[in-house]
Amino acid sequence: MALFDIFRRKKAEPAPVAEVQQSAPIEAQKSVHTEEQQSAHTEEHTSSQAEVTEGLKKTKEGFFGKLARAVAGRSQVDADVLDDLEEVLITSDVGVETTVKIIENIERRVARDKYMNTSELNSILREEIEALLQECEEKNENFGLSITEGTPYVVMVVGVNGAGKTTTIGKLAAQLKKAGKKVYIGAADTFRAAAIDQLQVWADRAGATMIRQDMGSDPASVAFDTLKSAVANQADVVLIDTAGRLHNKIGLMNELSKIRNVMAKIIPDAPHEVMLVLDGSTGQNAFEQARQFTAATQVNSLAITKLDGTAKGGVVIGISDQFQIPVHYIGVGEGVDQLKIFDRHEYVNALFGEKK
Ligand SMILES: Nc1nc2c(ncn2[C@@H]2O[C@H](COP(=O)(O)OP(=O)(O)O)[C@@H](O)[C@H]2O)c(=O)[nH]1
Ligand SMILES: [Mg+2]
Repeated sequence: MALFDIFRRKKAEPAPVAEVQQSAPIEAQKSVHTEEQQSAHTEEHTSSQAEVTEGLKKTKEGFFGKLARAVAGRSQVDADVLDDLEEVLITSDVGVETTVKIIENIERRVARDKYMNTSELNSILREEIEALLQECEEKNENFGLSITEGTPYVVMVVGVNGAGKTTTIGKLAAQLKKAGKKVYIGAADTFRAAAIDQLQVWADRAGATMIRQDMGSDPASVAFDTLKSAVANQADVVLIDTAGRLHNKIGLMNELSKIRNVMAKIIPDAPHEVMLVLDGSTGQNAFEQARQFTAATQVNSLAITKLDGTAKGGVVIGISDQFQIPVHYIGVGEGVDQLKIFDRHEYVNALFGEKK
């Protein structure tokens, strides 16, 4: 606990204005939604909510089990309860910085209201967490991608081996085909033959066109071919798979830059989206991967996979807050329909129960 206390004190001193503003604009944003939008939102997300709730079951159980033990027999939110809450958040893989932010915000509320019941803690935590989560603006049209007419929308998918890149691309391709889009996939993970074949299976199943070369060929060359073909055939979306080799920072940087540069020769503003795929079941390791990839290339969206079957789903909160990158998708199972557009409201509903 000592380490976190030091962290907290250090950060608490300047009493930053920005932090106070953190939670306020959320209310403002919410009130912007018209009633119409709100009800559409509710209907469209009903089935999605059920799957997200199911996928996050273990995280919920782990988190609330700990939280219940932390507040058992106490009626008031005091320093001891906050200390225990801090530990619950840290051990739920929310990450130190974000935990500190949440605790400070709650401390501030307790100080302002003088007295806070432990029974109020859930709803306050829920508000604080929802306010910290970053989601993408685009929601339902084209499965959350900002596709425009005329030029293919290019998504370059990065992440370590085993994170779920190929699977996520396969699921995305299937959803986009369902939405009536023409999808091209570039097999730029040329490191292993099995990776190319695995992607081919997903592409065939989705009805997407895959551009491939032999194993060991230049990933940038595959990306180039894919974009060229996609433009010639007026594709709507291009998904580029890459190898997740974390040889070293410079190596990774060079490899990803080369792929980007070559794509920009065909479509100047490509890639439109660089999506980092993180295995949500790896907890703190996912933070480390985010650190390395954001240092190596400009990442502007996240997909967090394997949230089903892990109690470490709190990483979503910490990673999106710490890196200030929106979570675009979450993976809640291996099935083709088990990739969900991330919705922070659904996420907190899954953890805290649905709120009308
Ligand atoms: N349970 C579960 N498994 C997943 C999810 N996403 C990917 N996987 C599995 O994770 C493993 C590695 O995925 P893969 O796409 O090959 O990772 P890549 O090396 O990054 O391309 C495979 O067995 C996938 O089925 C998910 O959301 N939930
Ligand atoms: Mg792969």
